[in-house]
Amino acid sequence: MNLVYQLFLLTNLFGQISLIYIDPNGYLVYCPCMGRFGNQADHFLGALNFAKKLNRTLILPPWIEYRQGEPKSIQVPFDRYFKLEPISQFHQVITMQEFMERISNSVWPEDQRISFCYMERKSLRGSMKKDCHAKEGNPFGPFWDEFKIDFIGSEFFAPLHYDVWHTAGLIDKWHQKYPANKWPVLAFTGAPASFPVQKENIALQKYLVWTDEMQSKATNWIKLNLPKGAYLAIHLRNGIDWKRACEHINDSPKLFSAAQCVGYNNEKGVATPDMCEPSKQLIIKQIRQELKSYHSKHPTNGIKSIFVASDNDFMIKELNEAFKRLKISAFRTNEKDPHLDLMIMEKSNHFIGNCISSFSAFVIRSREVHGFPSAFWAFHTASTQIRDEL
Ligand code: GFB
Repeated sequence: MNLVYQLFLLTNLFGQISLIYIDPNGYLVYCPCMGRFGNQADHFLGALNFAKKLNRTLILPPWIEYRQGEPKSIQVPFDRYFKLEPISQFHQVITMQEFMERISNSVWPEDQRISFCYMERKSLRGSMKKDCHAKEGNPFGPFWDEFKIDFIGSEFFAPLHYDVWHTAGLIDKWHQKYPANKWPVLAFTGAPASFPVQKENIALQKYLVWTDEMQSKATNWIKLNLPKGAYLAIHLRNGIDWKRACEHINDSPKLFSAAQCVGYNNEKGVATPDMCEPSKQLIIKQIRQELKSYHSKHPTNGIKSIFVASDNDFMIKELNEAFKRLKISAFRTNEKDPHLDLMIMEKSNHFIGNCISSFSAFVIRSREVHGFPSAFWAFHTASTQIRDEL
């Protein structure tokens, strides 16, 4: 298509004329409807790669959050947390707000909005219509409602799928079945990506860069609250939802994000109950060991404090007691702010995360981008040695 057709004149509310760029290769949008931040971040990396391979602009969905007492999900603009420029270096993107405000009327008028799902999805409301029912339930409804999007129909894309890394010719099939001139926007009911993130997409983490505002929040917190010097960060995932999930670990050797340490084919081991839900005793033993090992590598810059991120039990008292003799204290934020916790963990000198948790996985991937070291609770050498010592 000629570039002339890609530029549209747009008159805004004040009568000013502006030029907007329309991607002739089309757009891709999806609802990050599964799980909380860690799950959504895994899905984002897969969706970014899928959009790149299809060469469609990725419409960046807001992050979906849940607040206590709120019956509906809350949609937080994508760029409230992350910069757009680094992602644009990899592939063209636009925020959902901007797309809906400036472009949707030109390429995706209300009478052409079709939702995509692999196959028919059962209605929660008892409807017998063969449909994606893309807006039924929370967060599905609130997500599309945020942008006043209603669908006039559904498209089942089976047998196509989105595993572009392992299926030759898949992209051509998508183009043949859904050419951009007939299907300018592919709107997926859920993320066109797998969970956990595929191995091939992990490297895309480097394009997820916190905004300057977010980063200063973390650096200021560290400056104001932690003793000067190196710190160890630990993630203690131990809320009631997690304890329940860990009960299934023996039957699911690759539960949630376990592949990050046991490998995608369990080539490095299997997930164990200790890795999912380490005991307090194990946590203290492993910290002691990691501190020792860190000190031997950095004799002049030993760990001065421990930063604890948790969704439930921070173990501050137990940690302070255990490391009193080493003059190392434990600290936490009081904000219940997952993103602040993530950034402080990312910036630490050493990190111990939960191999099964996608929240920990986000930290591990971000640290890998900078070459920062990390360990997992009860995994590998640590796990065998620690269990023997208990
Ligand atoms: O991020 P997420 O998918 O990770 O969900 P997992 C866990 C959520 O719990 C986070 C909160 O997004 C936070 O809102 N959370 C967990 C924390 N750890 C912390 C923390 O250290 N600090 C703060 N402030 N908040 C799994 C999901 O969660 O949990 C599964 O993958 C399933 O879908 C399972 O729901 C039970 O991977 O850890």
